Amino acid sequence: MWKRILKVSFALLLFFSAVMGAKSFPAVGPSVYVAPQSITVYEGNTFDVSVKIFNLTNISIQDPKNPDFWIPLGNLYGFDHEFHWDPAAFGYVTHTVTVPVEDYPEGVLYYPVFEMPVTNLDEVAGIYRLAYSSYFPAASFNNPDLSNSTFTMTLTAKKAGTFTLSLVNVELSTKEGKKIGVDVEGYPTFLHVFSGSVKVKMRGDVDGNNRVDGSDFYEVARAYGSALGSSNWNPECDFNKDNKVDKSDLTDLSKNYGKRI
Ligand SMILES: [Ca+2]
Ligand SMILES: [Ca+2]
Repeated sequence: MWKRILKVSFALLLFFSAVMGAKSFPAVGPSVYVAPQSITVYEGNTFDVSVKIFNLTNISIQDPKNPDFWIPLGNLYGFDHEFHWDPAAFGYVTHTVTVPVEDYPEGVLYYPVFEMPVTNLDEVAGIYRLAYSSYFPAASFNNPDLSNSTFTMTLTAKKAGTFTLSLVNVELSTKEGKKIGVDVEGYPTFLHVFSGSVKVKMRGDVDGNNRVDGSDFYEVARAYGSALGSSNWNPECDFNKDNKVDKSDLTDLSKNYGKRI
């Protein structure tokens, strides 16, 4: 009986988190966002981040301020955007452009495509500008209620703290060169942009309260000797991400013991 109730609630939970995941973006118009929206990692570790576009549709909506004009909400043919990170906090490792969708099913735009010459990676400044366009005879790209990525990047967390991964100068355009989600006066009324946030924890700060103390030690002691799949496994105690909690994790904790940020 209880088992069944648990099963049902778990299914409901999954259902609601899926719905919430989609509902966190506005219903009308595309959202361009850093995915995941919020990341927690330990200092010294690498992580992957993407820029994604949600909900491009083959729909135009009347401009609320200038009803003679219509604003396209999709039919993507080209994009241009800048991704910024704090180079003191993160080191660039590598990246993959996920264009076109024939080569990268998780990506955007249809073949044939070309990379626009404004594309530029500046690892020192922490700026990646990426711009692509389709050309004849490519179809326009839509993904109603779905998310597809423009690129994925691997970064290393260099120091503890909370940092923003910014998305700026985002432009999506149609085959005719119209700006998707942008009204006739140039406002992005139906183009929604969401930067991301990364919390980098000190190694040893299991509970993430920005200090390494006895309660963190208690968690590591409980997980000590475990590996992925063990009953006392706790991934938060695996500071070096080698899928086991052992002496090297304890050493990391000891080094930071008593520290706070
Ligand atoms: Ca702590
Ligand atoms: Ca470990």
